[in-house]
Amino acid sequence: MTLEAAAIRLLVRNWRGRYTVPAGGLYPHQWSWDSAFIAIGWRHLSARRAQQELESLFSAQWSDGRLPQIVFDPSRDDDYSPGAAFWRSAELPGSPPVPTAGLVQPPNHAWAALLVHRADPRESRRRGFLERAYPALVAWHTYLRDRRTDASGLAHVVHPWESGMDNSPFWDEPLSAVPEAGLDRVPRPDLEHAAATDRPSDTEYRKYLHLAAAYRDAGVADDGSEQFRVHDPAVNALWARSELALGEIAGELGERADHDERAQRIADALERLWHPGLGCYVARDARTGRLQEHRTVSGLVPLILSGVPRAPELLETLRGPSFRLGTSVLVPSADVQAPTFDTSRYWRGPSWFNTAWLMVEALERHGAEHEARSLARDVITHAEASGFAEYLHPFTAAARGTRAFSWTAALALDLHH
Ligand code: 2M8
Repeated sequence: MTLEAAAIRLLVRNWRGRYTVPAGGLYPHQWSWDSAFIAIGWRHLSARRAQQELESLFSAQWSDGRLPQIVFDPSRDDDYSPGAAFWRSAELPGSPPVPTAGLVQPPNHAWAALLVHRADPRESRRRGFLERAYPALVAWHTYLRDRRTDASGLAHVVHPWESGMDNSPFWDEPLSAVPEAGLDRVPRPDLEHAAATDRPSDTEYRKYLHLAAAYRDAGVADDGSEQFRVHDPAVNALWARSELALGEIAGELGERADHDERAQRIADALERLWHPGLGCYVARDARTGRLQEHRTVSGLVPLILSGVPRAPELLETLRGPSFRLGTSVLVPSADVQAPTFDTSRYWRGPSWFNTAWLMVEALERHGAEHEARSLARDVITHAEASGFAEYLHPFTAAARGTRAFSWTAALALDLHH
């Protein structure tokens, strides 16, 4: 079977009528930033499905503008933890009519919406896609600006899950002060679908659950009581990239708005996260002001912005001994030389397809066409060879995590087109 046929088969299998699950077993609901990446693949097959994927998420938007991390399928509530019964979102102020998590995920949606529109502008106009998407996306970005941004100009995450890179070394220090949820047994349905050595530890899960419960019990109010508040480079770079996309969407609709200026302000604020000694951006604990001194793929993501002042140093770091572009498999999620490096455990070393896709975009943007093409070819080859794995051993390309993972198929398909 060709890459295209296999990817299509997977996406069709993971489609649930209005959205695509990241993986049928491990992730049986709709995830926020997954849907944006998945829509980028769907647009080549069905512009309509790509639009519906995003619209399904918009229909779960909270009244304060937040787009939730997860929109739950209530019929699968025993299959994932923490689920709808944990969040009880209906009891929380401003929640939508469908059950969702109270947390958010990285804001890649406006960027995806623009790409989806461009794939088939006629169908997009016929369905009034941008007219409906634009206000939802503006409300989402307004939430980030009003409820998540402090004087630094950067948006913070209140939980490692919000970064999408759940057990990144960036969170080790901020999590060290967080108590563990007092549970006899940590519910781990995830371990029925992926090896324990590929997933976060029980200790991390106890902290994740403590933080999520505390945020829920405070009415997801963003009132400053959060025990975890961190500025992440990828989250903010994606926000800036999406703000630029919103500017283009506004232009399509004939609206006047200051999205480009907002994007520039976020890009300027990102400079607070620059670590000259490491040659990349790092996370910053917003509660203590401390920079988290680790090289991770998140710290390279600002390369998706054309004007990023640190492009030469970032490219050097990407090519250097920590990430070894061209020698390692795709782009490792964390510094392969660091003491925290782990070839299997999730976001502490394995190579992921969404971040490789972002690095293809980054390399193209900064004139490294040859490396961009080579990385894109590797994404396609490894996606197919691994059975569309969630992530890969960064040296051997052995499949890690779950298989038949939707964004792996969608983004390989996108690079194939
Ligand atoms: C992973 O995160 C979820 C929690 O959101 C989990 O581990 O259960 C991350 O890789 C995240 O980036 C992704 O969105 C999610 C679904 O694919 O899985």
